[in-house]
Amino acid sequence: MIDDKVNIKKTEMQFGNADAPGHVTCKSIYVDDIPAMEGLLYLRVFDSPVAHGKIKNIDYAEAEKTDGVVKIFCYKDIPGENQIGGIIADEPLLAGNEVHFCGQPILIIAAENEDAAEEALHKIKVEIEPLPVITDPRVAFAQNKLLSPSRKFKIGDTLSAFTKCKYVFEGKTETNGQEHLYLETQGAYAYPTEHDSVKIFSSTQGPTQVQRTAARVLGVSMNKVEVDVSRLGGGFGGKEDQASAWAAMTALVAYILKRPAKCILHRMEDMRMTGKRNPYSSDHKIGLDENYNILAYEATFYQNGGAAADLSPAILERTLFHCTNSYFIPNVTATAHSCKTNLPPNTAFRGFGGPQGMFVIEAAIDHAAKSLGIDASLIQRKNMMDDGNEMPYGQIIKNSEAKSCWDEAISKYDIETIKKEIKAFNAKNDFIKKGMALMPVCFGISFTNTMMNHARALVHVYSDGSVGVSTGAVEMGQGVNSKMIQVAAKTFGISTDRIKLETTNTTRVANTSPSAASSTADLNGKALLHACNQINERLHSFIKTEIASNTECMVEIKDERVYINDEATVYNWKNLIQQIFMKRINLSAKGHYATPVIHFDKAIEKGHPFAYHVYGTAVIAATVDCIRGIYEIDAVHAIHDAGTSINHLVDLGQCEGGIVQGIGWMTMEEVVYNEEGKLLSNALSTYKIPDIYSVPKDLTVQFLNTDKNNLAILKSKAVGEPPLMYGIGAFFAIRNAVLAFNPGSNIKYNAPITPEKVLMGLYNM
Ligand code: LUZ
Ligand code: MOS
Repeated sequence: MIDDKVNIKKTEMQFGNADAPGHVTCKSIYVDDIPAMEGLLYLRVFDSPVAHGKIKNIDYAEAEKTDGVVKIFCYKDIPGENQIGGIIADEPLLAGNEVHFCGQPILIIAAENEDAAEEALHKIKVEIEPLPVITDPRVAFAQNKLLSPSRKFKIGDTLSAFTKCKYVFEGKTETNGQEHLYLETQGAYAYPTEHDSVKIFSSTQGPTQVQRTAARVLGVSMNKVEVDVSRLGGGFGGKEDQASAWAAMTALVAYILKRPAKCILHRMEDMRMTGKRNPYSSDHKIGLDENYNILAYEATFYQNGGAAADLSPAILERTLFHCTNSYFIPNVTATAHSCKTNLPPNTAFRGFGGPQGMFVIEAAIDHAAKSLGIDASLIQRKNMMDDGNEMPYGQIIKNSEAKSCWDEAISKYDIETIKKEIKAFNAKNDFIKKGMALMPVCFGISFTNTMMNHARALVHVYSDGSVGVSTGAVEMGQGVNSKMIQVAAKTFGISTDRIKLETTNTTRVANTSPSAASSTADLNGKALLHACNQINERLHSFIKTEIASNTECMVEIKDERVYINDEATVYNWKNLIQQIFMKRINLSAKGHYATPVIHFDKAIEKGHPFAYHVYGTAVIAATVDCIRGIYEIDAVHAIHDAGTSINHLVDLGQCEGGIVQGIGWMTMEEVVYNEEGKLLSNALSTYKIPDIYSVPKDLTVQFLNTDKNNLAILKSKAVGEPPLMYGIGAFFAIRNAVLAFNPGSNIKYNAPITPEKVLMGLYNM
């Protein structure tokens, strides 16, 4: 009776990334791999060559006559609303009379082939009367150009607290943007369907966001737009909101011309037209008592939002939530301004404003430490949060692992010895210097917008025992599909081989929140758990009444076998399902999950916004070549609070990738716009991201396995974003090496700390 074809042992085996075999054998399908339908149209976008101005004249009649061009669309061709703004309706799909950033879409060319579209692109003539261009958030703020109302988080009373401080330090910091550089550029494929509807394949983290935006642009109800996502070749936040424009354009063409259409951005178009991580310029003031307790902290954040709100108001909020990182500070006043500039609308990027907030407090602590002639780690450890501490936003800390991660890192990686070795090395070497830094992380898990923390799943058990799972989770390389398979396999007590993860589709699973905020596995996993449990209840009830004839017995399905009162029966998963099907019992279920406990009141800026926090500490060491200014990251060792990880390989991959991406943001990745708002770092030749050679030689991540109760899926804590912030330590490690060479260096808290800045800092140039 046992179904030998299924490898039962797999449920207990180390289960890696279920999507990986497809990637390495070229079987994974991305948007551009979808087979072309008969009559497919190719789209190209004509975008603004200037950052701010009035469109005086636009002439595309010649271009439209190009052989192979079917139609060129302008904003007047939009049947619904020319609006794609999510949080605030301030962003047209296609520019009307004004342009607000270089790269802003103005026209869409639909052509029979790519060459015709390309040819037409060069025939378009546009006359724009220039208006003043602002690229600096502080300049925008001075002119009262804000994207959304400013926010202030407050606890205690900084004003009186500063008077009690023995030491007070003030300064300024800068963090720059970051290009997402997902391997798969933005794109979509759409075709018209019956009933005046359209189906869109999109490379998006937010299928519902794409559905809502396309419906709005087409002027149709949401049920006429179906969005389907197989997987993304990376998202990193860049496709949380910004996949919608291209999907809406493709849907527009398909809907109007009644032909299939696709739009795949070229790399340089993608870099030019899409927003990046928000750069921030910030002021800090930190006050300590004689024992180095931080009594008071003030920070003001000037966020460079770009030309439209996009997700910047939410990102701004998360900056405030993480402005004290892993520390407890009794008196905090943090103010944040979302400034409107003439850059492409900046957007979500792994960490979502959190890293920008954390950099400032780490710089403030480092600033204090350097001024006092002590080690920053002394202030860091002294002020680390404990259970019972109140965060500036009102949440009381519970189950903190801040100190346990820190202390474990100190002992496991023998930090004192590393410090001594670095000191000895620096004493011996005149032109090569080493530095190190410790970087603690405390990241809140949940969408800060409470309303977004819910998800659904749809499970079908087919009559042959195979299982189809649909959720709202989007696979983007982070391994969420693997975790969903594991959740279903574990809950049913069957092999992972039986489970197929379906595409993410708005018709099967509706009203999804984007796959973001590190919460995808938690929210969708719990919805999936709910669905599987409903089916399990029906199975168990059938077994009790029909097989055991005893409603009081104990039923369990494990390793695909049915156990009654701990005794194996002749029933396995497959023949059980066959029986159940013949009895006409429902083998499908829809699950729903909404995070309990969380709430936040924006009127008073207090509440309990996070389901839980993820903690960790990394030690980072760097070597600087003091003649050339170049450097290497020698080692990163992290103790990471993973809860009870259900997939070690996936979680480890997220940690390693996050650390390298964080180091990239802090060191070599430099987004550069000129004063006219034109992107200069507009290709891979001028924008450098870490490659395999810049991965630290010695990178280790150790999970602090904790079994405390939390709201994570199967206690396996969220892992997507938190590790990125370990990379912030690279900035301070390099800076410390510069100071070892030149203790009077004028090097600023200005990230990224590129080799050019290091060189200037080494010699006070
Ligand atoms: N997206 C979002 C996010 O809409 N809200 C969030 O709180 C968030 N956090 C991290 C990343 N994306
Ligand atoms: Mo994100 S920054 O979790 O899309």
